[in-house]
Amino acid sequence: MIQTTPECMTKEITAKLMIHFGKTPEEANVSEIMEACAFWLRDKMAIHEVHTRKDTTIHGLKQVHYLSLEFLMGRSLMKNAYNMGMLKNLEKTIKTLGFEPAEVFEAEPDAALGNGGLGRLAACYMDSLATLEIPAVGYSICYELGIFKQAIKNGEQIELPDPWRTASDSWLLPKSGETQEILFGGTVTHEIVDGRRKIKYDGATKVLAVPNDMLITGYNTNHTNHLRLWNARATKPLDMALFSKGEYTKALEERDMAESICKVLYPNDNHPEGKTLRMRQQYFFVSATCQSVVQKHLNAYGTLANFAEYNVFQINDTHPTLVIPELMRIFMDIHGMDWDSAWRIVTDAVAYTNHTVMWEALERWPQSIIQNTVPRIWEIIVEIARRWQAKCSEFYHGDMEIVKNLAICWDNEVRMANLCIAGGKAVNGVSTLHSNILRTDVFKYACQMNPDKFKNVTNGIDHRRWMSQINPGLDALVKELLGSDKYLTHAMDLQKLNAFLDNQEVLDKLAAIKYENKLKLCKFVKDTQGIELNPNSLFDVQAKRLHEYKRQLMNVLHIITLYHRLKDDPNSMKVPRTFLFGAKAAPGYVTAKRIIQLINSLAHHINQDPICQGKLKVVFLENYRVTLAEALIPAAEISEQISTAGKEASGTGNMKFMINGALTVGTLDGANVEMHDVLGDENMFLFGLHADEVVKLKKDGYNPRSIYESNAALKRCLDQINTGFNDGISYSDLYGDLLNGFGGRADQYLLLADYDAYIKAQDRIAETYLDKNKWNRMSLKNIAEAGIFAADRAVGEYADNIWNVGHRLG
Ligand code: 26Q
Repeated sequence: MIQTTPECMTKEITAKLMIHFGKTPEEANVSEIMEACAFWLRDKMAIHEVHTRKDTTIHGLKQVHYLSLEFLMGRSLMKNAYNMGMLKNLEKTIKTLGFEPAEVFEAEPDAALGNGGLGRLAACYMDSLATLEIPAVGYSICYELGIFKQAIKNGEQIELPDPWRTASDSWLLPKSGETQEILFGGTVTHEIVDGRRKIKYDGATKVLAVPNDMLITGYNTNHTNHLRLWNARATKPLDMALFSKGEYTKALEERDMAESICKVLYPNDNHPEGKTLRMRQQYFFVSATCQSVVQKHLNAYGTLANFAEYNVFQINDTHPTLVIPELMRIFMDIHGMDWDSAWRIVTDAVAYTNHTVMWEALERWPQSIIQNTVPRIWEIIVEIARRWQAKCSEFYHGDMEIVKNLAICWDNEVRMANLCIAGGKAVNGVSTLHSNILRTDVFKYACQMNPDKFKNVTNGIDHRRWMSQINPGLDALVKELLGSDKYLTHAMDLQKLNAFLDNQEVLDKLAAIKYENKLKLCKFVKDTQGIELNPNSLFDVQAKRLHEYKRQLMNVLHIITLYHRLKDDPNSMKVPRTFLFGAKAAPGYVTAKRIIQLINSLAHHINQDPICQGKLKVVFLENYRVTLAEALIPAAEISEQISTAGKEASGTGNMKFMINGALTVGTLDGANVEMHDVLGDENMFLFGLHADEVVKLKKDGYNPRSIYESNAALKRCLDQINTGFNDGISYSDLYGDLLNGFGGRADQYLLLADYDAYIKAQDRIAETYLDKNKWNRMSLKNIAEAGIFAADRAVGEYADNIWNVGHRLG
């Protein structure tokens, strides 16, 4: 670790301020101070990064290449200072410069290059990869605009652009010397020159990929990896091409394509959009990555024969699938390898993580888009598909139903998951339940062909960020009780908290910390949205993307039920409640946007009704993002994890709430199952159908209307949604989706089937909340058992079981 004094830091950061902004601390604004600190830290990290890379080659270490279209990094200044052990000194320095540390940290925009769970997981794993001292590089696109900023106008979601780079460029290290060329479109011809096959591209459009590296330092180590964000550039400036007319239109095309590729992150989550631009994005970053990795390997080792011994590509869902045909292309077309040798290496070097079982979320591309966008890649996919189909057909003795299920190319579509299964050495799900559903249902035929290929790695979170950093009160208590800070690198040490479950003093301290965090959130909500919260009410939070399967609407049904009870009997609520929502909806997802509007209508109605005063409040928090999650989670008492069983692959928010002492109300879905394994029935509020019961109910024929007719409280809720609230907006569409639906698809996600069990679980929550000691004991138990959900554990499992790379903290 670099040792510096606050005096030295003050001098150096002041120098940065002068060099980059031509200002003294007195002249600078808070944003400039933030950037000067970032520049200063980045310089320190850059030196570590060079050493890390050198060590990797000198010691001949295998490298992990983590490919993801999304990295939801959030803010970096505090994180990097924390990991480097410089946070205290940085805060002192900022004060010396005449600023408030909190204000400087808040001046940094979120790097929001992701939608939700999948993108945040990638960010957490980058932290653990560095902390475990695994040589790793993350790869993605340097989007100009991250996930949209959400504003709520008249109760509706409005999307605004997020030009994050204006104040975040200080973290990026441009590496134009490592620029790559990417070809799109055109026609491909094969020629034999000197007995060797040569591929010619006619009329292709060329785009340059320029790396911008974001450095990632591990906790309490000098090991520094990087996240490589590819930026697209045209090959030459436009005016150069003006010389010849033919060149001019091509140059225009190149410029337009380059500009569009990096423009914006697709805001869909769990719902792919088969657009040409998205295909270009996927190939752009995959091709740049593969070319750069192969070049570096050749520079270091002079041969490709040992490529898979030194490199492994982990692909985050199917979005980077083209890494498989692209590596084949590079090995064969550029380096003259034969098919079988190339295939052996590729299938040894690529591993695929699946993040969803919902059929509509599995990527399937129209053949025409792939054929037109990347014609040579299309040829290679066709050959992979042909060989794979022959293999499947042989294994299953020509059973056409199964062969069709396993096919990569079928009905003029390319199925990316099947391509990943064929071309990867491992396929893993992200929780035990999810991986079992992959093995026995979604990918059952492939699994029967090669059971060892199918693995599980239950997700994990960066517990240093998601507990110790965002909840300093709890962090201090844990360190005091355990007598050390060892839990930061050995999260299972949290189990030692079990010794204090019946210690009154500890339970009281825990409650006081939660109360402090609630007060802080109250201030935040007052400052940002002008809403007053009652800190003595139970804070119940559902924060995640808006999706029907996540069942925010079922949460709404419960709130309306409480409201109706209050109307009938003003003394019916034993425990005052505050319901907090945070959620973005994909801009094209009409139902999800209507649910946001409904929550806002409901909030407006309830919050102005005097009968609810001090007892019931509903708040929709605008623009849910990493930074908002960091403010919200430490203050939560109930964590809503209520997806239809079998639909949420894992969830990671559930883990973040748990480690901050919130109690979970949830179904046996995703990683909730594993939470239940360590907590037991008595430390969480489980309810609802199990995954196999969901499947059976749907198979046997599900009739939501009969439930509606037979449950008066539920009927009253739904009728209220149908009529609407005091703003006069009717939600008959949502009502209709639950009761009528199209083609027997009424209430697809079984809200009505689980309603009664959910209400009963919520009533148990209120009952338990009245017994403060019981509640606090449960809360402490949750913290004590959360260590298993550390990303360090998950990344260690990838290293041991999939990548075969060594690591520290093993
Ligand atoms: C694909 C093609 C075109 C456009 C968009 C997409 C796309 C983008 C994002 C498809 C899916 C996603 C995101 C999926 C996702 O976030 N899944 C979540 O992954 C988490 C980490 O494993 C799990 O915890 C969640 O359960 C899962 O829903």
